Amino acid sequence: MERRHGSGTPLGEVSTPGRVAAAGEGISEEELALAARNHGLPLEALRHDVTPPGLHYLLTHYDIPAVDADTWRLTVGGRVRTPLELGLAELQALPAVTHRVTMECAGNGRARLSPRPVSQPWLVEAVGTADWTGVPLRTVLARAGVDDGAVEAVFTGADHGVERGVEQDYRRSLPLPVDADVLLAYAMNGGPLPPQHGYPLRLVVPGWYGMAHVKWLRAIELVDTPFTGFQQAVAYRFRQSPDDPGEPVTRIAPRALLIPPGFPDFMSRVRVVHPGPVELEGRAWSGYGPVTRVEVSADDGRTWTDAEVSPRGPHRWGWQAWHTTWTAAAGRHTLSVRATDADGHAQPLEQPWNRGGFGNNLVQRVPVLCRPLPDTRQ
Ligand SMILES: Nc1nc2c(c(=O)[nH]1)N[C@H]1C(S)=C(S)[C@@H](COP(=O)(O)O)O[C@H]1N2
Ligand SMILES: [Mo]
Repeated sequence: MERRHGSGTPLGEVSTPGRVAAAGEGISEEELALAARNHGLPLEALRHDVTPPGLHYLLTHYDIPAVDADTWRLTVGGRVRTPLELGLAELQALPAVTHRVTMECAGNGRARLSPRPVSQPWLVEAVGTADWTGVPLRTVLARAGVDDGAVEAVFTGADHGVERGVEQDYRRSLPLPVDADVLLAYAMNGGPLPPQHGYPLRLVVPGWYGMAHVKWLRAIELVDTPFTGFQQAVAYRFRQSPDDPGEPVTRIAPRALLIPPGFPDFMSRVRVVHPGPVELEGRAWSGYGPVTRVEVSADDGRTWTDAEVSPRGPHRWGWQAWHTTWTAAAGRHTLSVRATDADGHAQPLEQPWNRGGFGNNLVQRVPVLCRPLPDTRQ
C-alpha cells in the first residue's frame, strides 16, 4: 500500500518508491522535511549579479559528508594511462580559471505540476549564480592521459545514502570529450566552498542542470561503456511512466524570473503595490545559449510586452538582467514573465508533464494586489 502522510518510516522500509501525489493530496511531512533542508533562493535575491553566500539554493540528496581536506584526495583512474591521486594543494597549484555560472535544480518547478511528483517540492526558486574557481577538468584528464576506448567520465561524491532501495554514493557521469568550461571547483565567490556546496571540491558543468555538478568530489573514473548508475539511468530522466526508459536530463531550459514587486502579505505572499509606475526587474537564463527575449504580461498571459534584456557580456554561463515598467491600476493582477533563448527554446504556458517533475519551466505567475495608498500605517 502507498504511504501518504508517513512520518516515522519503519526500519527496513527504506525503499520508498518514486510516486505521484493523488489528486488534492497536500505536501507530506516527508516533503516538508526535504524542503526544510534544501532551501531555495529568496526571489528578492535575484537583484544580485552573484548570489551572496547562504542565499544560493541548496539541494543535497543525503547528508553533508564530513570531509577532512588534509587527508582528502581526488583519485583519477579507470581507462587512463597514469592514475592520479591529487591533494587540494596540488589542484590549487594548477592554473586556475573562474566562471560565473547560473545553476538550477532539474526539479525546479516540480511542485507546480499536476499531478505532483512526490520529491523536493520546489516552486520556482531552485536557482543561484556563483563565481566558481578551480581547474578545468580537461587539464586534469590530460595529465592522467585518457585511453582511446574511454567514452565517459564517472564522478563520485563522498556522500552516501539509499534511494528507492538502492544504497549508493552520489555518482553521475559526463560523455567525453568534456566541454572546455567544465571545472573542478575549490572556491565559490572567492572563498573556499562552504560545506553544503561541496567542500573541498565539486564539479561545475556550466549550462547543465544541478544534478551534474557533483559535490564533495572524491573520484573520477574513465569508463569504456556508458555509466548506468542510479542517478544516471534511473533518476534524472524525462519519463511518462515507470517503465518508460525516458530521455536523460541535461541542459537547463530557459527561464525568466521576476523579483516580486512591491511588498508581500506575510501569509499568502501576495504582492501589494500602489497605483502608478512600478519597476519590474529580474533575471533570465538558458543552458542552450544567451536569452534574446524576455516578455512580461500583466493580464495573466493574454497580452505580452517586451522587456529590456541586458546582453550576456563576458559571463557566458551567468544569468542576464531584464527590466521594464508597468503602470499599475487599482485591482488584482497576475504578472507573468517568459524567456526565449538564441536557439529558439521558449517557456511554455502549459507545461508538458513528466514523472520526475524535471525541467518544468512553466512561466512564473505572480499575483499582485494594487491598492490605494494606505489609510493606516502599523
Ligand atoms: N555529491 C552530491 N552532489 C550533488 C548532489 C548530491 O546530493 N550529492 N545534489 C545535486 C543536485 S540534484 C543539485 S540541484 C546540485 C545542487 O548544488 P548546490 O546545493 O550547491 O546548489 O548539486 C548536485 N550535486
Ligand atoms: Mo537538483
